[in-house]
Amino acid sequence: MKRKKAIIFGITGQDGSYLSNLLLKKKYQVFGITRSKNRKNLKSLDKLQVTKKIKLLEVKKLSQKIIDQIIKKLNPEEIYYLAGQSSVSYSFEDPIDTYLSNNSGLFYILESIRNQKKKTHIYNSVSSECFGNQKYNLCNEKTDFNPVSPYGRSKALSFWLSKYYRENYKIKVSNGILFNHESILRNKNFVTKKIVNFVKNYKKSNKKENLYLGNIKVVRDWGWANEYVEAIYKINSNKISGDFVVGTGKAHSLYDFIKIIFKKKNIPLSRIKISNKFVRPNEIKKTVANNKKIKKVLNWKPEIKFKDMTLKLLQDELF
Ligand code: GDR
Repeated sequence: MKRKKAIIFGITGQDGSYLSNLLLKKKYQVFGITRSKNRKNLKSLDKLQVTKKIKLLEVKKLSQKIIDQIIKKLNPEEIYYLAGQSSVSYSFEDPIDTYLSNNSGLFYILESIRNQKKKTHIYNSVSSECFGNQKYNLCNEKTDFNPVSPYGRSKALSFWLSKYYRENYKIKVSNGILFNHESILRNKNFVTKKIVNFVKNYKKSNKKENLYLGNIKVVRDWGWANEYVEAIYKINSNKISGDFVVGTGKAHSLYDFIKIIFKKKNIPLSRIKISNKFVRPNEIKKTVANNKKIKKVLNWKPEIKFKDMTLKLLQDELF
């Protein structure tokens, strides 16, 4: 049987790595676009032992010409756009890079598919950051965007870009509006990894350090990354393209996360210190998903609960 082809832009990140693994299990031929094949950059793919099973294409800078050539040559059934600048805090420092990296590649892909008249399904990774602060906290596909960070605004633009191509050119492009999702493949810039790393070092070292964090009162909808790539796959392989919110529907503060981990490892909460260095210029106070649509239309349901997720992060990292 002919194997389906998928191209993943941003294959070396947390979601790209888990998605590669999933698509390989589903017998896809997986192609990945990456800026660098440097071993350090491939550590998540290596950890999942998938690097040798995928075809990596090194592209230093995306352009319309390069994307046209890649799509023409590979003629993929599916494209996943997971590339770009994914740190909300960094987006305050470099909003232009955030805007460009989260949109230009996607724009080239959409133009290429339109010009080459392909039937390729495209997935674009959007973010709950687009919702910003809402009067009613549960956000669904109909909730108006109100982003408070450059990152959120860049993702909102990518959402509208995809929607425009779907509605005006009948391109089969879907948006997944993903809430926070964690795993051991998280980069250390993200808060769950930062906390787990602290615990790991605290237990090892005799010198007891403090952990400096920003706003720990924030409330988020946290899920398990491996389950979220299932959602991404379901969204993009569905016959009808559309927009889907992906989250658990449950709200927890960052402090809840810290309390579970510190209690488990017997670390006093007094070790937590608040530092302005990590407080963002602007921030969503609380954001939670209404995931009714994806449950009903695609039969996707997250199984891993917040406490299990927290303990799993700790366990997977320590052992
Ligand atoms: P986020 O993830 O910005 O929500 O974006 P992150 O883990 O960075 O922050 C989560 C919350 O924790 C608060 N926080 C801190 N965050 C970091 N990184 N470091 C700290 O020291 C710290 N102290 C408190 C933050 O203010 C924030 O409220 C993630 C990314 O994966 C995005 O790409 C994705 O789109 C969204 O989730 C949904």
